[in-house]
Amino acid sequence: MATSGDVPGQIVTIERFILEQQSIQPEATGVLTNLLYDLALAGKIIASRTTRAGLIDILGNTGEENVQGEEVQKLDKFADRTIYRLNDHTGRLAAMASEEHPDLIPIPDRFPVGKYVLIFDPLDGSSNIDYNVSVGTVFSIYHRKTQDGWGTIEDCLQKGRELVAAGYFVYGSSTMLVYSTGHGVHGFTLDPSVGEFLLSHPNIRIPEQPKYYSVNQGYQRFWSEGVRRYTEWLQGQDGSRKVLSLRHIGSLMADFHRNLLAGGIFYYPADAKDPSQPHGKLRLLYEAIPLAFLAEHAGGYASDGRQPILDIQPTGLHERTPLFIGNRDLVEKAEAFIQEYG
Ligand code: P6P
Repeated sequence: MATSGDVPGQIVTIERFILEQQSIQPEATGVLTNLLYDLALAGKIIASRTTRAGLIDILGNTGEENVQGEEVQKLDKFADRTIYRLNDHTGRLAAMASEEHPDLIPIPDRFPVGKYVLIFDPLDGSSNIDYNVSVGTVFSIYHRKTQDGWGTIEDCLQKGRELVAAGYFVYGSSTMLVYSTGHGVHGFTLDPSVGEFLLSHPNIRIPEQPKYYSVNQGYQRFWSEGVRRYTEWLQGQDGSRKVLSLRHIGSLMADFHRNLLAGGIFYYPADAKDPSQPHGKLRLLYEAIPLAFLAEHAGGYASDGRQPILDIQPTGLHERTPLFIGNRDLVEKAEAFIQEYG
């Protein structure tokens, strides 16, 4: 069925696009549609602050530490509260989980519960905010597994293969929303003059020919032999491949978004720099899994170096994982080096 995204030159708002996506899913009841609307509104509100961060008292940190032991930036807290307050009363969710909260976030007793679970990192890369570097919000939506009553941790700890939808906002030179419900990956750009997300990148596919590799090479000495050899291969040191450019922003949504559109690989491997974090820094549930869902639906792949991210059974809200994500052939090559050299 042709949708407005297929007609060049059409102005398609996200509301219209989501409704059309709903119409191709006969079992849809409109609850997911409204949940996606609420998330789009949250993105607009957060964008309105991130793009003025230098002008209002929202830079810097709150003096608090989150469950990760990281300083909570004022904008982190604002983004977290915004997503929570737009979703706690709607009756669409059974529970929420956020990077900013150690435990599951229950729906207040005074509000009805619903059939979805929302898991999010309200503002990833927030340590970059004070330097005007792009940051992002990332979200995952699952059906609850339990039958009724308040959502439980079991409803949150689901494999990525169970995802209903996932997406991210990147607050950069423009504000974009990229999401998928499993029917293609679609990008929308916020037109601040009208406050609308307009379809700008329908049916995103990772280009066959990659342009970039993206990793923090400052940690090279802490990598395994397989990761070091893989990086040398990427650099074409054995003359075996076209040279890739190194681009690393240090803000996951920005690094992922560039590679999604231009082709390439981002990786944050397990490393030995911090014995308390042997699996690397990135979190499985609300960073690796939603991006892996998008990567696979855009023709790419994501792995922890040994298995698909989407096949991993999460065992905790904040567990960490190595992440290799982007063009399938580049990720599979990383797996091959790690399998051979460790
Ligand atoms: P490092 C930002 O703090 C973040 O969580 C990701 O957005 C980013 O990819 C990573 O950490 C950068 O970490 O150790 O390279 O500074």
